[in-house]
Amino acid sequence: MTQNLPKTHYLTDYQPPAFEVESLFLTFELLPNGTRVTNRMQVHRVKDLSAPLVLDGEGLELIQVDLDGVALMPTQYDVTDTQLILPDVPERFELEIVTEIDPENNTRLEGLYRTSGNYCTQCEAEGFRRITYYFDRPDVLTYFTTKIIADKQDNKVLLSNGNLVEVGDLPNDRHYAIWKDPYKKPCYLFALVAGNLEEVEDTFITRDQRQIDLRIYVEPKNLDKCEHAMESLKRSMKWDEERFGLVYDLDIYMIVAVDDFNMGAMENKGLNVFNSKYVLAKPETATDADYEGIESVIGHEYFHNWTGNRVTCRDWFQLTLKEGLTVFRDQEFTSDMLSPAVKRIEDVKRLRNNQFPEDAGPMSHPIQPQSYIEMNNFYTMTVYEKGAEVVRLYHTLLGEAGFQKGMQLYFDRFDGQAVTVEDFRNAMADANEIDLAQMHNWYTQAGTPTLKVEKHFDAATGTLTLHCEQSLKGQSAHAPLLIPVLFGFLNDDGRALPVRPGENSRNKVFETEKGHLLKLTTLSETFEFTGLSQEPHLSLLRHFSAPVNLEYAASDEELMMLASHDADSFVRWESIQTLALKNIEDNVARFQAGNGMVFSEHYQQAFQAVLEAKGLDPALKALAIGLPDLPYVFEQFETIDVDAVLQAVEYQKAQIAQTFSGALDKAYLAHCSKKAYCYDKHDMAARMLKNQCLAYLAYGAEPVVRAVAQYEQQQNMTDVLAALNALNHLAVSEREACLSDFYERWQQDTLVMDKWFSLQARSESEQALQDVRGLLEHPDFNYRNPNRVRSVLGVFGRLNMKAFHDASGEGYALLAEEVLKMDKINPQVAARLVTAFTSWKRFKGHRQDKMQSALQHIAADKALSKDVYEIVSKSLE
Ligand code: B3K
Ligand code: ZN
Repeated sequence: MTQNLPKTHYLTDYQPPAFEVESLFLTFELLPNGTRVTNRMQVHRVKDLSAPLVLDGEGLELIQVDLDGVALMPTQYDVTDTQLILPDVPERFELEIVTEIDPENNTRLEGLYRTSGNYCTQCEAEGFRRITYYFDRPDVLTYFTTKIIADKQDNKVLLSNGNLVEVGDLPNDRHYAIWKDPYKKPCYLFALVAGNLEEVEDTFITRDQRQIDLRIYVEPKNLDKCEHAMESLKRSMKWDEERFGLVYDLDIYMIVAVDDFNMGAMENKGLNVFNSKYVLAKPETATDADYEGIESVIGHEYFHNWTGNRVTCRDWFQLTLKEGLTVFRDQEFTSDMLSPAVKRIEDVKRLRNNQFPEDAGPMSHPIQPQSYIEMNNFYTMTVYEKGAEVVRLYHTLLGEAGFQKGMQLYFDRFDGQAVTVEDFRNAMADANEIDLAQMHNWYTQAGTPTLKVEKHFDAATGTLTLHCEQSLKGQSAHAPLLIPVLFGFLNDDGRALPVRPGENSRNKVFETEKGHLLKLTTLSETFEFTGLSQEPHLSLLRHFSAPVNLEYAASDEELMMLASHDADSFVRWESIQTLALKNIEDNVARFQAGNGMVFSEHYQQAFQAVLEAKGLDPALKALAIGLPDLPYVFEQFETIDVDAVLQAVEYQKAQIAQTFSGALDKAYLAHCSKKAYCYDKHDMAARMLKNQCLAYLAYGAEPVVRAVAQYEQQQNMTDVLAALNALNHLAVSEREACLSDFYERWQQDTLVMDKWFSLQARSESEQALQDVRGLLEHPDFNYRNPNRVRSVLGVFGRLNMKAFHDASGEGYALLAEEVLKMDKINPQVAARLVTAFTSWKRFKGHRQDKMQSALQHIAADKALSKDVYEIVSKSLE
């Protein structure tokens, strides 16, 4: 572990800033190994009359400090590894600080760094302190002006936030540009980009008739892959005006795509920096999922302009204020652009596969964490995705109109300010004149709640009683959560029955635009419904109306009926998934008892009914016939028996392939098309169903025929990749042949090559472990490129359950070594890789021991970054 234990930061320690920055003028003289940054700021004190001036700074070489135009002697200030301290400053003053940094050797990709010979920045959460000494906290907002000076030859383009106000030439073939941002902002939204990039241009006319210049900057070779991103941007701008009444506020909006980036993208004011994965696409190189991802991330960053930038966070504990809200907004955007039903199911899958395990492990934290060591570790599925689910609760409770009234009040009150999750809740509550205080409990308690529902029907009186109980694992006395449950009653034929709340339930059951809603507010509560001529079947948690685990003992017959007839597509999907899960769980028990496995009759019937249903969206069919993903299957078990689960899932796929080979083949052929690729929900749905069928056929009697043919057609990347995926678990020469053909075709395209790497890293073949070692030695592997590292090591640890959990423990040892290597290069990326180990206590027997040893091995490193240290130490606690 690190020598001095890294510091923990607590929400309860928050203190407002003692100084205000009136304006900031930054000058960058760009050089790859010695960039000089001159930071001139006007500051005045707002409180704590005697407090020293403390600025954050890391990895900086301090050249000079001037206070009100007078150079300070080194004795007049203190410099530590993380701070510059001036013990004595006047009430109001100008401070000029000159520092030098080394962008070329910045492999952490935080602060100012170089990627493919271009300069770019990443400041959120605390990267600005790697550029200059400053108040690196989101509640210090100021007006930024940025002057960039660089040689012309290598830096044709000089960009920063706001509007371009001046350009000019300088001696020695250099030039400069000055950018001025008219909006106050915290430093995490600062950005600078320079280099030889080319641009794609377009315009957008706002609803108040202003023309906005839109620019996407890419490396010249990528100019032909920007169209979808540009269209996505225009759709985002239009949608935010129409749905939220929010209009863009600068004259220019720029997006820059870079290959080396720690995450997806960054919403810097007026100058978004993107991982090229979320910008570049053409049908030959990008899949439907890539296209959808691009539209959604472009939307997400654009939507931040209001939810994040105009109204920002008071401190990093409030991160979900901007992220939960903006994810909710991007989910709604995708839902409006494509299919709401499909999008909801995809989001639930994502939450269950990634957030539920996080919330059940040692890194579990509320959507508003109460403490952190390294803030970058808290850009989590919990803060983002569960945070979005919590915002969705407000939406479900208040309806679209009520929610929009709340948003309006939020902007009226807080535009230009740095605020808290309470401020958001109060705006929602005040605008709708309702008490939402109980929502607070969603922000402060970790873990996925369980909602247990029992029904009793009294035929004599026609009364149905629903008994509901909420619990949080391991927390005997948790504060009750406000849980909205959308529901319906069905008769045996799947037709809706009337919902008539009894006397005691009238104020707890509501009619909403999303249907009947039951509002659960206490730990244990009973709801009564009257006037029922027959015992109804329950359709519960329609639309997945709350991020909970529902425990309700539905019979197989009931699930089959819901799978075929429920009015809510989420419940239909969920019902068939539950049948699959029950079958898998049953087979796990059988395997453990040494008995043979069985293929559930009820599951088979439901499967066939869905596959052959007339008029059902092919995308919903594809989702319904797909099996629950492994991480979610794992979550069902207190102790995970990897061998048993993998065998049971393998068995299920093989049975499906055998039993339904005819129907699958028919559906496959029915959804093949010669049409040119189009990003359109109908075409995507057809491809989704076709490729789900293809995936199953590869477990049947003729595993390679269709896949090889589809690969050879080279119609679009969605289909090519689906074909390779289908072949990926097979030890056949066709797999090798297609993979090497793919390599030959795409060797020059970084993003496509990531797919080639990740295919092999997640292969279920016996060879996989060997192959992963080989990939790490491959000449195209590059530890400095996060996408490449994630496509091998991230995929291996997160998605290759078979090889990562190999009984020998070699998978664990391999990843542990790589984490240590990576930590020296890029701690943020290393910290993400190490999360593959965090749930070690859940695994059975020797695997648990071996995962623990791997973690201990990492922990023994004396020079761990605080990023990796935090995750490893919390996991071992
Ligand atoms: N706000 C950035 C994420 C920054 C992550 C810092 N480790 C992207 C986003 O959520 O839009
Ligand atoms: Zn975001």
